[in-house]
Amino acid sequence: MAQFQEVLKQSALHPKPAGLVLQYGTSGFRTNAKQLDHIMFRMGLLATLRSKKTKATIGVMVTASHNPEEDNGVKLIDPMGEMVTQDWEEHATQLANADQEDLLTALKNIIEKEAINMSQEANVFVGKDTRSSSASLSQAVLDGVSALGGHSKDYGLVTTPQLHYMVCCQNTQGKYGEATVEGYYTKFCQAFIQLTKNTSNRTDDQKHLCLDGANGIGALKVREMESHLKKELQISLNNDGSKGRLNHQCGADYVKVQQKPPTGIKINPGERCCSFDGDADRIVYYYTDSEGTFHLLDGDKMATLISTFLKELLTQAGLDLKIAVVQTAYANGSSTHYLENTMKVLVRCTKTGVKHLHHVAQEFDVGVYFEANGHGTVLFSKAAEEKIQQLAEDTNVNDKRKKAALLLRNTINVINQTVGDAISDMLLIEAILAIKGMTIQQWDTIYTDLPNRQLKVKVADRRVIDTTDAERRAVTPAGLQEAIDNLVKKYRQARSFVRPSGTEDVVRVYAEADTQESADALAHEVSLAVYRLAGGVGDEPKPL
Ligand code: G16
Repeated sequence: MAQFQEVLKQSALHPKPAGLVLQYGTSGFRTNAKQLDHIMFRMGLLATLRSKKTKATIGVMVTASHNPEEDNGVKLIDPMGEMVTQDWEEHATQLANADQEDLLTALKNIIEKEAINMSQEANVFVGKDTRSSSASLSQAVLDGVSALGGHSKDYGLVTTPQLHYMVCCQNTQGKYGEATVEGYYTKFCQAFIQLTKNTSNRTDDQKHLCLDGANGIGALKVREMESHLKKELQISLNNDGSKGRLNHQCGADYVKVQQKPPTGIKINPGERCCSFDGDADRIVYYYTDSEGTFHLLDGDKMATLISTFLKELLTQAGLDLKIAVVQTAYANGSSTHYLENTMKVLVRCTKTGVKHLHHVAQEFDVGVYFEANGHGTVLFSKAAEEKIQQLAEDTNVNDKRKKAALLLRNTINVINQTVGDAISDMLLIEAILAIKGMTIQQWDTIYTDLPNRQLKVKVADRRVIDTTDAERRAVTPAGLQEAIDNLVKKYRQARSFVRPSGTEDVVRVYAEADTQESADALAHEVSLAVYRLAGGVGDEPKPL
């Protein structure tokens, strides 16, 4: 077939380094950008096959999100804007790791297994973040698409959630919105303005938000969007990419893990601040108090605020819809306790990775999902959306129910339901705080986080750690879980777990306990156990 000849020809320009094996991680392939050219070409091929199979547009985003500037990666987006399915992750791994001379065989295997009609048209949307390597890597994706005769649309610099949105808009024939960056701003900003329109006595101070753009794509896009907000949200933008390095001492991951503000930003006491990550799919909030103490409001606090708001509105609207919050093992114990015991909301725990949370959230009428690191969104079932819509249009309901239904309708429109989205989450949180007349300090006091600590340990091969029970228990290496259990017993209100990262070459360690000293000591002791039992490399972890 001529197509396969073209693949052969083109693939020679994107050769795979001999012996290189890469695993499909938490959200795609991710490693040093120098190793990724062949991966990008092959993901262009795979996206084309996926498009032929689903008869829909597929997305490919070139980004390494929170990782350092020198890394890059790729995220594959399925027709409704969700992450690609697990069986296609396996195809991705096969294709990525096939030796150069076996590439056609690997490609044909997928075509056969999936019974793909090769004469079907294919459409692929491509986007990239601001990394210097992203331009040539996204070209490699485009080359892969054209080698198999697919059509592509290059959106250039966009945030990851913007590309998810485009794919969903395209495949719903515009029902979800217009598949342009302008369409994205219009949809979400209009909903924000609608939501906040009856909060007109807000002062400029209340409308003010200090934003750390992580020197990434989110900063550029917030700049573009600002005029759509009509001064209802006044953003002072820091780390806009004009001088600092991407994710370096800034951004959502840095702030969350280090539990401190981005370096070099002047924050006034009480000022409401937030940080995006490198591709703007995560956000965390924070402030410092009058004594200079740093307060973090992470994904758990956002999930709590959002689910409380939605539950209240559903009650006021008289709608009996099932709401649940989906978290991961990183969720602070206090948040789970508050959600289950005070708010009486159903809480579910999944493995790390938004793809896992997203699927569980789909089981409910209203599924609020957030990772503690600030990656999350809300999903409304079709039936829930219809009920809300009907009530909002019903002329026979009382004012209170109607008002709640209208607020719910605008809330749905301000949320990017395809994936966690820092911009959309920011607009949602800002709207809720405005509607409730709440300060960030008041939001923070809903519950008090248990002190916690996250560490990273370098090991020779992180795959020696296998986990179970939504990553809360280690099955291998032998003796590791027993060691963790014994260490946890030494502290009060303590919990700890370890898991191999799917985006960085490290093992992540999480610990929480009744005091910061205890959380730090536990995290350090568990790190030592990992180092000793799971093949640690370099120096032994030092106490904090
Ligand atoms: C990605 C995933 C997140 C995950 C994070 C860290 O985020 O989308 O779901 O929490 O990686 O994963 P891990 O602990 O396996 O390294 P991002 O923002 O980097 O794309």
